[in-house]
Formats: sequence, structure tokens, C-alpha cells
Amino acid sequence: MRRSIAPAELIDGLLAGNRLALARAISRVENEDDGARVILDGVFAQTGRGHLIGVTGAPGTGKSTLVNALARAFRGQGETVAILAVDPTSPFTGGALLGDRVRMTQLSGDPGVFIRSMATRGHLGGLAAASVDVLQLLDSAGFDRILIETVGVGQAEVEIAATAHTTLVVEAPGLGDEVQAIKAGVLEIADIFVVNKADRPGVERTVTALEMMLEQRRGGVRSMRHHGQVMSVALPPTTTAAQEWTIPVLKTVAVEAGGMAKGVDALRQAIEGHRSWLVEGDGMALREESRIARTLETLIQTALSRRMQATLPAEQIAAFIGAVRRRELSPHAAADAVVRQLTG
Ligand SMILES: Nc1nc2c(ncn2[C@@H]2O[C@H](COP(=O)(O)OP(=O)(O)O)[C@@H](O)[C@H]2O)c(=O)[nH]1
Ligand SMILES: [Mg+2]
Repeated sequence: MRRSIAPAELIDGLLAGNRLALARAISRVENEDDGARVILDGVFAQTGRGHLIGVTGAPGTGKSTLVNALARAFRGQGETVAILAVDPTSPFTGGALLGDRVRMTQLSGDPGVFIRSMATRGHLGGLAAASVDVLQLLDSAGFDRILIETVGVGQAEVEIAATAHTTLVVEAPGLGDEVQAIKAGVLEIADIFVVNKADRPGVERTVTALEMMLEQRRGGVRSMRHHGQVMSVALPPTTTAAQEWTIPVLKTVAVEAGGMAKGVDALRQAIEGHRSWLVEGDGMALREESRIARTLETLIQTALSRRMQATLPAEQIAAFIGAVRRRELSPHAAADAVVRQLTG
């Protein structure tokens, strides 16, 4: 085994933008190494500069391809880019076709791009909590743009995308449904809709479906614009209509089949436009509050569930299950007893 580097050394390396230090710090977080907390807390004050961009949507809509193309568009502006793929089907995580692998290799040869993937973890909340930590490390390393790809199925994945400053929901025509995300419940978190695979038939139908949905929503409840969360903080009333962000529906062709990708630079500009909107109004402060509320909720849930696993012996859980099954205890009463034991 190689020498274990002191957390202080990794902190210095991270803040200097050293890629090796970054990779090692991420490994510590993923391995739940004891030094991870020291590193995370040590760099925290230096975070908050990077633009977190969540990219979510159904599998196969072209998220990974689009993230790739976007990374290059940002690089074209001289900006540095980090990519975190939290998607088991992503080329970044190994589920790639050969062509995707080749593109990925091209991208990773660029020192201005850092790519990292995270596989889905078994335990409850583990993935969301670990990605919160990894994003913090990427931010501390000074990347201008931090792209997070998550597949838009499952609460944890949607939650990760929603903790970004700017969230893209990617749709594609011809996946059997006009708008796949309606089912997954990710529409509410979109700041920008992307209809990728605009070279495919049915693209206008998908665009129209999204625009109609947005139109209906505009006439309806306004409070949806602020990410709903269980742990709600006292937020000032929503911004006035003049300051409201108009969610665009943009078409892209992320693959470069014999030419240039299409619409990707317009998407890059929309993303930048959203950040400007956040920064110029009170949007950034609100978004940060809601991001932090979500983050804390994730960490608290994870900590509690770990504590439960660590402090409640399996026999005791089995005893509760047995008591409920025999109708000696109601499910609520059993849950209350467990919570009392954890907090008492
Ligand atoms: N025709 C077409 N195919 C695309 C486009 N973008 C991605 N693809 C292809 O769609 C497939 C799925 O892409 P991928 O990026 O892995 O989707 P993900 O599962 O959402 O990450 C791959 O074969 C891509 O080459 C596009 O704009 N047009
Ligand atoms: Mg993918």
C-alpha cells in the first residue's frame, strides 16, 4: 500500500487545483475514509464559486453525449469543466458503446476537463450524500463549470440533479412517450428543457408537449418554481413576474454525425443566461438556500439511517417486524419506538 497522504496535504493540493490530490480526496470520500471529513471541512470555506449544472432525464435521451458536447463548448470559452456522472448506464461509468468511449477519451486528454463517475450504492441515501461531498471537492478545486449527469429515475438521482444551480431536463423524441419525464416527476426541477436528438422524427411533437405543459403551469400554481423540500426554510415571497425566469425549451443534436453538433452553443448560452439571472436577482441566494436545505436533509437522513443500522441490532428490527405482523404493534408505534431509541 502506498503512503497515506495527510489530509492537510490533500487540502493544500486541492485548493491549488492539483488533479492527483483531487482524485485521492474523492477516493477517500467514496471509501468513507476517516480523513474524508477533515478534508471536506477543510476546503468548505473555499467553495461556492463553481457553477453547478445538473443534467437529468430518461436513459438514452443522450445526456452523456450532451454533457460531452457541452464540456467542449465551455472549453471553447476557455473555462475549466468537471463532470460527475452518477448514472449506471453512462459511458463515463463504463456502460458505453465504443463510439462514446472514444469521445470520452478525447475529452479526458484535456487537462482543463476532469471526469469522475460514481456507481449507485447499496445503502440508503449513500449515493446522494457521497455526491454532495464529491461536488464540494470539485468546487474547491476551482472548476468554472461542474456538470452532474444523473439518470432521471429514482428519487436519489433526481434529488442530486435538483441540488444544482441550473438544472437541465433532457428529453428525446421517439422513446415511446411524448414526454418521458412526466412519469418520473422531474419536470418541476427543470430550469431549461432540452429536446435532444433533434435530428430524429417527432421532435416538434416533444417540443410542443413541453411548451404546453409549461404554459399550463404558468397559469397555475406559482409556488412550484421554488424547489419543494421537506425541510423548508422561511423564504421571502417569490420574485415578481418581471423577474421570473422563463424556462426555455431548446433543441439539440449532441452527436456529431459527420459534422457539428447542433444547438449546443445556444444551450451553453442559455445555461450562462440562467446563471446571470440567478446572480443579478435574488435567485442565487434563494437557490443557495434551497440547495443547502436539500443538502442538509440528505446528510441528516443518511446520518440517521447509518445510526439506525449501527445501533439497532438486526434481531431487534426482526422483533419489531414480528410484533407488527402479529398485530401487537401498529407500524406507526413500531417506528416511533425505533426513533425514540435513536434519539433518546
Ligand atoms: N441521432 C442522435 N443520436 C444521439 C444524439 N445524442 C446522443 N445520441 C445517441 O443516443 C445514444 C444514447 O446516448 P447517451 O448519451 O449514452 O444517453 P444517456 O443514457 O441519456 O446518457 C447513443 O448511441 C448516442 O450516440 C443525437 O442528438 N442524435
Ligand atoms: Mg448517460
